[in-house]
Amino acid sequence: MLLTALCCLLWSFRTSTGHFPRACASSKSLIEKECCPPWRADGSPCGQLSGRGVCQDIVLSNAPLGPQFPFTGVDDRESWPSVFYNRTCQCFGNFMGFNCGNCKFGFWGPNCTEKRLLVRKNIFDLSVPEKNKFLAYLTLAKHTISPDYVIPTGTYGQMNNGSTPMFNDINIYDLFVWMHYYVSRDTLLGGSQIWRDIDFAHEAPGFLPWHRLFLLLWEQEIQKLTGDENFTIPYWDWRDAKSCDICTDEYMGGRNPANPNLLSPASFFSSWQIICTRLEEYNSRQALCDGTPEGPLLRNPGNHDKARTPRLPSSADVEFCLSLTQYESDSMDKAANFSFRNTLEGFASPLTGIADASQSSMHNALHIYMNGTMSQVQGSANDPIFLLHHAFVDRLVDTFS
Ligand code: KOJ
Ligand code: ZN
Repeated sequence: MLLTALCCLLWSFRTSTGHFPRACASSKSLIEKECCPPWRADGSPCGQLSGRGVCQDIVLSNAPLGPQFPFTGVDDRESWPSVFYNRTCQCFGNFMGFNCGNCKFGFWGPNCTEKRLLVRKNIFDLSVPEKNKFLAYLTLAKHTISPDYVIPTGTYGQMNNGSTPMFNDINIYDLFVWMHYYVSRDTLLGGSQIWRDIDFAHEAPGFLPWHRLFLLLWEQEIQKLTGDENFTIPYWDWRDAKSCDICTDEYMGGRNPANPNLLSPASFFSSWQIICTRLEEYNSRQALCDGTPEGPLLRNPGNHDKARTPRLPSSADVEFCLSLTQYESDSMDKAANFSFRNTLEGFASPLTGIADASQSSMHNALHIYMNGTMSQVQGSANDPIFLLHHAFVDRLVDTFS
C-alpha cells in the first residue's frame, strides 16, 4: 500500500490510511493478498521493467502491542495492511506510490531526481487570484471521482475474506475525509459490541507524523489533479486570533444569517455535503462509513464550550510548546506531561505542560472552537478549515524539529 514504506508507529501498530488502489480492489487481488499494480508507462507490476520497484512480501514490525488495545485479530487496521495484502510494491530510490508511479515528496521529473522546495504560505499572504485558485482546487477535488483509489465499505470479514469485494468510488476531497475517519474509527467487535478507546492517529506519538503525511498526500493528489506542480496548502496562523478571521465568504465561508450553524449561501462551501459523521448509526449496524452524503457542513465558530476551551491559543502558548525539549514523554498518550506532542495536540496545559483532561487547548482548541463538523474527530476533515489548521500545526512541528 501507499503508506507501508512510510509508516509511523502508533501504539505499536503500523499507521493505517485505508485508501485502496482501485487496481487492488478485485477479489483476485484480495484472495491472492497481492497489491502490485502495473505502472502505466511500462505496464509492469511496480514499474519493475523500468527499475522503479518490485513486488515484495511486506515486512511487519514485531514491536509488542501497546496496552491501549487489548485485542488481537479483531480489527483490519492491525499490522496494516496485512489483513488485506501481504505483497505490495517496494519502490527504489526516489519513487513511491502503490505502483511506484509517483516521486517521493519534494522530488520531480521523469526519474524523480530533480529536487525542488515548495513553500506553504499564510492564506492572508496569497494574492486574490492565488486564493481563488486554492478555493477552485478544493471545489474541483470535491467534484472529481478519484481515478486511482476506492474506499472499502465493509470489513475484511464482511467481504467474506476478500471473495466478495465491497468498495465504492469516492471524490478526491472525500477520499481524505474518509482516511481520517477510518484511522480514528471505533473497532467493530461483532454483535452489538464496539471498542471506542482506539485511534491510530491521535492521542499518541503518531499524531504529528500521521497528519504531516496526510497533508503531503493531499498536496500530491491536488498537484496530480490540477497539473499545478507548485501547489501547496496555505496555513491559518491562529495565534492570538480573537475570532475566526478566515470565516468570511472571500475565504472559508461566513455565517449563514438565517442559521448560525450553517455557512452563508454566498460561501464556496455552503453546498458541500459531509460524510462519515453518523458514527453511532454505523456502530449500531456494525458498518463502516460508505461515503454517502449526510447533509451540509456545520460550523458555529465561537459558540463553543467555554469551560473546556476558554480561549484560542496565544503566541505565548506556542512559545511554551516550542520550548519543550522532549517530543514525547512518559505515558506517550493524552496523559503525558511535558511532551511537545501532547501539549501541541492540546491535552496538556500550554502554561505548564501538565496533562489536563478537563481542557482542550492548542490544536484541540481550534477544533472545539469551530463548534460543528470540525469538532468531532472522525468527521473533522470534512471542513476545509481542517487543512489550513493542520498546515499551521505542521509548521510548528517544523520549527520544533
Ligand atoms: C476533532 C479532531 C481532533 C480533535 C478534536 C477535539 O480532528 O483532532 O476534534 O478535541
Ligand atoms: Zn486528525
